Amino acid sequence: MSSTQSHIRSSSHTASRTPSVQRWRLWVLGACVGLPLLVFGATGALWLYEHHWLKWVGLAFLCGEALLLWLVRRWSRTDAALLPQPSAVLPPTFAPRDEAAWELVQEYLERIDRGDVLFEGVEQFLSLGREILERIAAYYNPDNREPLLAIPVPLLFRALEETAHDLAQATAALPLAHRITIGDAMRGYRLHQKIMPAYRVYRLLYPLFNWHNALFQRLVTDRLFDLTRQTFNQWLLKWYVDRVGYHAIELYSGKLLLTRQFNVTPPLLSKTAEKLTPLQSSTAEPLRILILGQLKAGKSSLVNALFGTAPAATDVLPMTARVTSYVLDRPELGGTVIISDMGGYEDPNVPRERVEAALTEAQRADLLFLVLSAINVAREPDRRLLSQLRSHFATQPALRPPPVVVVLTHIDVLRPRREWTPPYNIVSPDSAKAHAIHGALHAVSTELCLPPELIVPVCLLPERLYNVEEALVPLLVQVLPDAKRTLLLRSLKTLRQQEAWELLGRQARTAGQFLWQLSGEVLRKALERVLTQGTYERVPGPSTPFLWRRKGRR
Ligand SMILES: Nc1nc2c(ncn2[C@@H]2O[C@H](COP(=O)(O)OP(=O)(O)O)[C@@H](O)[C@H]2O)c(=O)[nH]1
Ligand SMILES: [Mg+2]
Repeated sequence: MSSTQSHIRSSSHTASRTPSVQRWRLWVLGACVGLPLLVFGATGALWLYEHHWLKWVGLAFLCGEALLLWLVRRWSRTDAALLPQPSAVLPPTFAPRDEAAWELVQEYLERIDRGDVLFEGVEQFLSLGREILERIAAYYNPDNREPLLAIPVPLLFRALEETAHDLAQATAALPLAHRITIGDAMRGYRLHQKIMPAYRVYRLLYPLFNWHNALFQRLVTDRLFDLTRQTFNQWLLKWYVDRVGYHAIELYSGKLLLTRQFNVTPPLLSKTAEKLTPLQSSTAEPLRILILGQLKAGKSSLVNALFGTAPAATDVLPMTARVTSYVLDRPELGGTVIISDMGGYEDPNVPRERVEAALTEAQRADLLFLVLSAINVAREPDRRLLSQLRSHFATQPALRPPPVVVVLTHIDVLRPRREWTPPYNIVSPDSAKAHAIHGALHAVSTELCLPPELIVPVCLLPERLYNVEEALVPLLVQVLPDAKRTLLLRSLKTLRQQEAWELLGRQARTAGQFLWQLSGEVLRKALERVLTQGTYERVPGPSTPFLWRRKGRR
């Protein structure tokens, strides 16, 4: 017994030897700096006291402290220079359906900001988290009586893991957070508790010596100190609510993947959020642009104009009779883009099928180019397609509709037909041609219920090429973030389906192996029983472990 104890003691002694030596050295170093400072301070205070200036220096010290606390509070709340705040930008993976749930989380954050929800302790932390989880679960499962339980267990653990990871990242942003251990904090707290009685006596007696400084301290510094502490607590509470809310939405909206990380986690710290979002949200999947339009509207000409020459079709997408795809490499669009041209959809012989096919393709695209000819006023097929597309996405709130950019072609043949002297000022027209283009643009805007900013008038004839590089490409760059959100949700859906099949496959394999082993075992036992009970017996064989032989035979 005693030998074990001594063994433990000696081993723990060796283990703790290095830190204790280091601490001893730290004390010496601290004393070298601290002692002269202390002596300096004490003699200085004595000198100040003898010259009757100590009170004023004390007051100046208190003012400095008050200013410090005030600045800490101000800077940690307003421009987030001291305490990084959760980003207010809607996370890129959120679909229209998730916006209401995100609103709910934002409401909690506003309540914390207003001071309606205060930090009261760990109990309150946990119950607040549960409340948010319950409300979000109920939002996604309105018909379920126990919405909180409407998720598989492994996914719940994934959500906890992600939340914990984010909170670790947020708190690591605090100054010195990576240096101070919980042990340090506990020791600090214990020291504080020990000093407290002496400090209380000092605080009681202080007004007797210096009543105006004591009054200042009580009225200003103490209050500011309490407020600063409150700010820190609120900050922690806000991060907690933000992260719990975010991951609860991911969990209950079905966006969390079990076996892989979907690499679009929004950057946590608001300062970098805007800068990083487009970068991080790039997935392996390239952006898909679908060109739609009536026969002879100028779809093929648009492809040529974007490429500069007639491009070669590729089969990156399953080539169907109706869709031709091209790979476009443009750095301003973030790299590779697949552009698909889908013949005209207004064929009078089979109008319904063509529109349906276009609709199906449009659901697989991240951005739509609707090509319209300015000289063709029959826009019913385009209007019908757009309205069907809108109603389709209205029933699919977990997906984002692709943004639509209208390319208005043939503007060169608008009246006066002979005139062609670009550039034209379309915003405030100053010539007959510019008026005609302006008129055509606004007619399309009203007929198709689309904002004029998303309509680009162009001329696609190679010898008269106008407004593609000047206006269409910049507009594309502008709507790119929206298109990427559509892409994200689309690829997330594909990934989830893929994962479901993979998991199913894996489970089926495991079950199959188990059944195989089981059946083998059962078969072996059955065979053994039949043979041993019957006329056969097991004997060691010359090359195999055993042989079955008729009983009684030698
Ligand atoms: N004048 C003029 N002709 C155009 C313009 N865009 C396309 N075209 C012509 O319109 C015809 C049909 O164009 P195309 O790109 O094949 O249409 P698609 O059926 O939609 O692919 C071609 O002869 C093009 O040269 C344009 O902006 N102005
Ligand atoms: Mg064509």
